[in-house]
Amino acid sequence: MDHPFHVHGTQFQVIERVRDGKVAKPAYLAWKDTVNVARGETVRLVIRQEQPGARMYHCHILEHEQLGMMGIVDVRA
Ligand SMILES: [Cu+2]
Repeated sequence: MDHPFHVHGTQFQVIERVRDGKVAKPAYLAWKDTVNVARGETVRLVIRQEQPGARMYHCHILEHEQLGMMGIVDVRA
């Protein structure tokens, strides 16, 4: 199933999607805070961090988040 991946306190650009060995580049770059990740897909991001500190990331489906699809990015100066 799909997973709407979200990062708190910053934005990112999707630079590449990989699925079944096929690499796809986006038609254009845009700043986002959520991206859908399809089953079996890898999504590569460039994340902008301008302040040090902890940032939470998680799947936006609450049941997935409760089951552990979340974590912390520790940004250091
Ligand atoms: Cu999910």
